[in-house]
Amino acid sequence: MEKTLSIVKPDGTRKNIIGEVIKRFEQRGLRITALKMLRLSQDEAKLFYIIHREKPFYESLTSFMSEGPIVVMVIEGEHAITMVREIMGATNPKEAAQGTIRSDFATSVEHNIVHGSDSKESAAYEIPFFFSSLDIF
Ligand code: IDP
Ligand code: MG
Repeated sequence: MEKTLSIVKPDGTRKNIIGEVIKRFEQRGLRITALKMLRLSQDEAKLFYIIHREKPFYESLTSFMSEGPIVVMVIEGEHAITMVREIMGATNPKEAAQGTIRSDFATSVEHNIVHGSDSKESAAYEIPFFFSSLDIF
């Protein structure tokens, strides 16, 4: 069993599709093992996305990620990292496969509804960023 971190981003909570995102994960057999809603400060968003600090979109991304509430969750299952990435679709919604969350709901490469860890290493940084081991069932 593999664990990954997913986030319904501020555009997703604003569009009232928290349940829709969670449903798509659950329908594929993945389990939610930790879940909460919170709002990041921009400094916290910068720390979460520290890997992108040199990118031209770092300021704008972290401003967007702190503009409203987000829902963060730990998802568990076989190949959970790859499966969540598949269900989300490509970063750019124009390139995302039909039927993926980003293809169905994202409005731009930045405002793309959902986050999912891209590797075991990222998951190992991102899960404890939000959850202690005692929070994960
Ligand atoms: P990912 O979320 O599909 O893993 P990353 O390349 O890790 O994509 O980028 C992190 C987030 O930064 C994206 O989900 C998106 O919100 C934003 N982003 C990525 N590339 C761009 C860009 O070229 N312009 C603006 N925002 C971007
Ligand atoms: Mg990424």
